[in-house]
Amino acid sequence: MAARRRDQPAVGKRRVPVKDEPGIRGNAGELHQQAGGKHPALTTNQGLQISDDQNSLHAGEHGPTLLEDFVLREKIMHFDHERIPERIVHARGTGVHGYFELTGSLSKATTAKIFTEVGVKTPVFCRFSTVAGGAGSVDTPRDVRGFAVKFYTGEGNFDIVGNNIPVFFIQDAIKFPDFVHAVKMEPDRGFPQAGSAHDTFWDFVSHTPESMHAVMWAMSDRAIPRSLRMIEGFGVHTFRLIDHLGHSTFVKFHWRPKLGLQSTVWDETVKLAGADPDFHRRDMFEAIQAGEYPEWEFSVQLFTQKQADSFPFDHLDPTKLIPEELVPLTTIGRMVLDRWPDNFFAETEQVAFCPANLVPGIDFSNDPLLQGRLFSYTDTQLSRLGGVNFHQIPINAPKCPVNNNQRDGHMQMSVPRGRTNYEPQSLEPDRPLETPNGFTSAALSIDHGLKSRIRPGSFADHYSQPRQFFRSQNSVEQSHIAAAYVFELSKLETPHVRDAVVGHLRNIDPRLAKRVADGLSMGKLPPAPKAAARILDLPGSPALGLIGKMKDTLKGRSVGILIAEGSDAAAIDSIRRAAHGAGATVKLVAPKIGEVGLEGGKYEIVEHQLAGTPSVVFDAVAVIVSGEGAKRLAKEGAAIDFVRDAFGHLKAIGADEGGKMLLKAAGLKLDAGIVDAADPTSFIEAAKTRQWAREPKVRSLP
Ligand code: HDE
Repeated sequence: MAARRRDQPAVGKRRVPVKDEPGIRGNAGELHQQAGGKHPALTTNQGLQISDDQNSLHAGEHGPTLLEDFVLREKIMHFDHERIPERIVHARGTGVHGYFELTGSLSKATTAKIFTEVGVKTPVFCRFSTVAGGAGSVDTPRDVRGFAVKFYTGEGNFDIVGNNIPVFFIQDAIKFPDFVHAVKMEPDRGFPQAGSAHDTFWDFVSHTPESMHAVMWAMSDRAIPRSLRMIEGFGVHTFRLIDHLGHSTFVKFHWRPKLGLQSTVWDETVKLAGADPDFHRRDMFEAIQAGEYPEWEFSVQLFTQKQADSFPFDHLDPTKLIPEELVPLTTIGRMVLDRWPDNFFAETEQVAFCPANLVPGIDFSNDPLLQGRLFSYTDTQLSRLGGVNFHQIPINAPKCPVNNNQRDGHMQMSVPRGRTNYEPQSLEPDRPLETPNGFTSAALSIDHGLKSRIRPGSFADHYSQPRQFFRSQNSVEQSHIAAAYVFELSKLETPHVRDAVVGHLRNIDPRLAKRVADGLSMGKLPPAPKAAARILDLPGSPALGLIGKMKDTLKGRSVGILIAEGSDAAAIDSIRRAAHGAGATVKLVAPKIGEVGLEGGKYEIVEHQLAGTPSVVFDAVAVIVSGEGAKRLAKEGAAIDFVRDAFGHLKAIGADEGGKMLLKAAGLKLDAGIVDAADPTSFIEAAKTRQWAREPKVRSLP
C-alpha cells in the first residue's frame, strides 16, 4: 500500500509551489520513495507514465485549468462512462465462479459431452439475481431469484438461465414487456424500487389468470430466501436432449442446494432490508472467503412425448411444472461455487447469459416463452454491452476455439489473420469449415397449421396447478402464503384490483380466498372469474413444500452471541465451540466493538456493534451477560430488539442467567426454543430449525 500523503499547503497563501519540496502533493520522487520504490508506474491508457495524479494542470497557482491537460481529460472521460445500462430485469445480482462435475452419464439420451463425460469438471460462472429491483436495490425484497449458470464446455458455452421457482408468470413472450413494466417501479412516481406490493403488478396479474401459479410461488417463502446458498434452481422450460441417432427426449433441469432450502419470515425480511441491504451478496462472499463452498445437486426429469401426452397439462406451457411424483428426478451432477470474481463489473456485471447458448446434443422445445427468449438475450446485450463483440469479454468468452468469418464491429478485440473472411473459398486451405460433429437441431416434423396468433387450448387451465401447489404446503407454509397475499394486497390503492385477485383465489382454493378476504376485512367475497378449463384436484406433491426441504443442520448458518462487559468467558466459549462444531459461523456482538472485558480478567475482541448488528442477520442467537450487564442492556433499545426479534423470528435463543434477565426485560416468556446456555447441545439442536410452534404466540396470521 502506498503511504498516505500529507495535505496540501493551506490555500490562499501566496507562494510558488516548488515541486521538489517535501510534502507538496505530486512530488513523484517522494511518493515513490515512501512506497518503497516497488510499485509499477501509474500510466495513462496510452501507457504514458504519470508524474502527478493529485493536481490538474493550471495556468498559474490560482489560474484556470488548461484544456490541454490530457491526463485529466482521459481520467474524467473514462469515469463519466463507467456505468453501462443495467439489466432491464435481474439487474441486482451476485456472481461466483465454480465448477460442474458430472456424476452420472446421460449417454443414452444425449451426445452432449457435458452430460456424458463422468468425472470431468467443467468451469462455470453462476449469477444469482432479484428480478424487479434496480442494480442498487436491496437483496431481500419478496421476489423470484434468477439462477443463471454458464458452463464453459469444450464444445462451446452452454447456459441454463433459470429461476428459483419452476414456473413463470406468462405463457407467451409477447407479454413479457407488459409483465416487467407492471412489476417494476411505477412510471409516474418512480417507486417501489423492488418488490411486487403495488397496484400495477397486481392489476396486470389480476387480468392474467395464467400468472396465478407463479404468483402463488412468489407469495410463498421461496421468494424470501435466507441465503442464495439455500435456494433451488429450475430451468423452467422443457428442453430436449438428442442422442446419436437424432432421437430426442424431453428434459427439465433442477438444482438442489446441499445446505437444504431455507427462508426467512416476512418480518425478518423487512428488517433485513434495513440491517444489511447487501445481505445475500455478503453472505455468499463470506462463505466463499471462509472456504464454505456452496454446492448444488444437478438433476434432470426425462420424459417422452408419449408420457407428455398423458400429463393433465401441457409440458410446453411454462406456467406448469411436472411434479416429481409424476416424473422423478435423476441426479447426474453437482456444482460447487468456490471462487469470488476478481472484479464485480468485469465479471458479474458484464456476464451475458443466453438460453440459446447450447451444445450439440441439447435443443429447445417449442415452449413459446422460451422461443421469445432466444431472441431477447443477444438483443439486449447490444445496448447493455455496447456492440456485437460482447462474446469476447473474458467472462463471456468460450474456453474452446472460436473460428468463423464474423468480423469487425465495435470494440473488436481479436486480430484475425489472412486474406479470406468468407466461405466458400479456395485461397486459404486452413480456413474453418462446417463439421459433422457440429450442432444439429432435432429433426422434428412441423405441424403446418394455420399461420395465426394463437394460444394452444391445452394452456387454458390456470388454476389446477396453483391449487395443487397450495394444498401441498403444510399449515405453516399455507398461513405464510395467506399472510403474503394480505400484506401485498393491503398495499394497493385500488379496491377493484384487490377484489379481482381474491376472485381468482376462489378458483384456486376457496378457503385461501376466505382467509385472505378476512385478512383484508372484505365484507363479502368478490365474484370468481369464469375458468377457461375445468379445474382439477391434482394429487398433493410434498416436493413442492419448503420446510420439509430444510436440512437438520447448522452448516452454512450463523450464530450471534450477544455479550457485554463482565460476561462469562467459559459460557461464551462453550456456545462458540458447539456452534463451530456444528458447522456454523459465530459472531460476537457487544454494545461497543473492540476489547470487551469478561469475568475473571479475560477479554474478547468484538467486531460487531450491537446497534448495527441486529439479530436478523443470524440464524440463532445466544445472550451471555452478567446480571449487571443485563440491567444495562435492558435500557438499550437495540438489545431489547435483538432478543425480541430473535424470538419473533422463531429463532433458538441460548441464554445464561443474565441473558434470561434480558429476555424477561423484553417481555419474553420461556419456551422450548429458549435454551439454557449451560446446555450447548440442546441449543445447537434448537438452532437447527425454526421454532414454528412459537409462531401463533408472536403474530396472528390469516
Ligand atoms: Fe429473462 N431476461 N426473459 N427470464 N432472465 C433477462 O437478459 C426475457 C425469463 C432470467 O444473471 C435479460 O441479459 C424475456 C424466464 C435470468 O444476467 C433479458 C423473457 C426466466 C436473467 C431477458 C424472459 C428468465 C434474465 C435482461 C420472456 C427463467 C438474468 C438482461 C420471453 C427461466 C441473467 C439480460 C443474468 C435476464 C428477457 C423470461 C430468467 C431482457 C423476453 C422464463 C435468470 O434479455
